[in-house]
Amino acid sequence: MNLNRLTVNHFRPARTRGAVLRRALGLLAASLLAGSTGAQAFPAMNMPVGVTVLSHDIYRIHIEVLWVCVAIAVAVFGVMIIALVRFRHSKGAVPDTTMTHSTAAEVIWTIIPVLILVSLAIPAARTMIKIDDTSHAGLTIRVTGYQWKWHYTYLDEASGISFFSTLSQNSNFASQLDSGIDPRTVPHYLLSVDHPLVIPSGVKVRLLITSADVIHAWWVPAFGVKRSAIPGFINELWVKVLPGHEGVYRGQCAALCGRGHGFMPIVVDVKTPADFAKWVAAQKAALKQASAAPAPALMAPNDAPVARARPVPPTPPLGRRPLTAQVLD
Ligand SMILES: [Cu+2]
Repeated sequence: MNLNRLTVNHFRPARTRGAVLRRALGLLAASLLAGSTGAQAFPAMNMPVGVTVLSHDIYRIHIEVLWVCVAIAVAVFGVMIIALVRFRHSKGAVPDTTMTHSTAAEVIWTIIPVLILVSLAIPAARTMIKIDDTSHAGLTIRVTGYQWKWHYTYLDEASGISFFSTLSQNSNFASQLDSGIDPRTVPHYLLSVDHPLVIPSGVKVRLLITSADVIHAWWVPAFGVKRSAIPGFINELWVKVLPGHEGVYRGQCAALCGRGHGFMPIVVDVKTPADFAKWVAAQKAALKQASAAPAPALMAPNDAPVARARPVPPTPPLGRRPLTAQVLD
């Protein structure tokens, strides 16, 4: 069913009260159908389905809870409306002033909500436990937040690969006060980096999130996960991108972390396991070459080897910021 056609063309401009009611009910039904069949029809009205195992689980619970809420609303408002119409004063209704207590009614309106809440809590708790279960990961990456960039350190078979991920030069230049660059002309303005995090699809990737200065938060909406990066603590999360959803996904630091909070995006490049293995091999080859050479190569274009043989110097200051950012100093 084409929901856009249904909502836009099926209903003619409403003039009567009945037509207004029919149009409202039609829009509500179309919205609910869109929620149950996917976020494509009304993307602005729904949360994204995402591309990971967890994001799909979270979305499914979201829709289940929505339908329960709809059923409750229909039942409660239905009874209210029927009572208001059938027992109105103009129909000669006389209020019952003798009924002050009903044990049966109290039991019913206690047990039914409890059953509803338990039925919601079981799948929600199951998913929350699943979110926290970072065991049996195929790859582990340490993620460290800095003011204002991210640092990724690969462990396991990709051990040795580590790099900073900072705001791309295009976005950085365009963000300067009086830069003369229209940010709308910059692709993925403030959502692009020099070196994206690279992970394989179909593999459970465990991320160990921490911070070297203030509290940040690593958040990629399409993955359905977010974790605070707190100095002195290591928070864990895991990501398993479903095969077939390889691509670039973008997020942002989700904790107010200072002047450059809006200038430390997260970009994740999801590759197939085969392509990821090639990327790891290229990184390790570059690492080996860099450690053998007298001076390590520190700069690399996007997707080029970025492995470094020695600690990376701190990123230079981001320069003058737009007025709004300066005010936050
Ligand atoms: Cu931050």
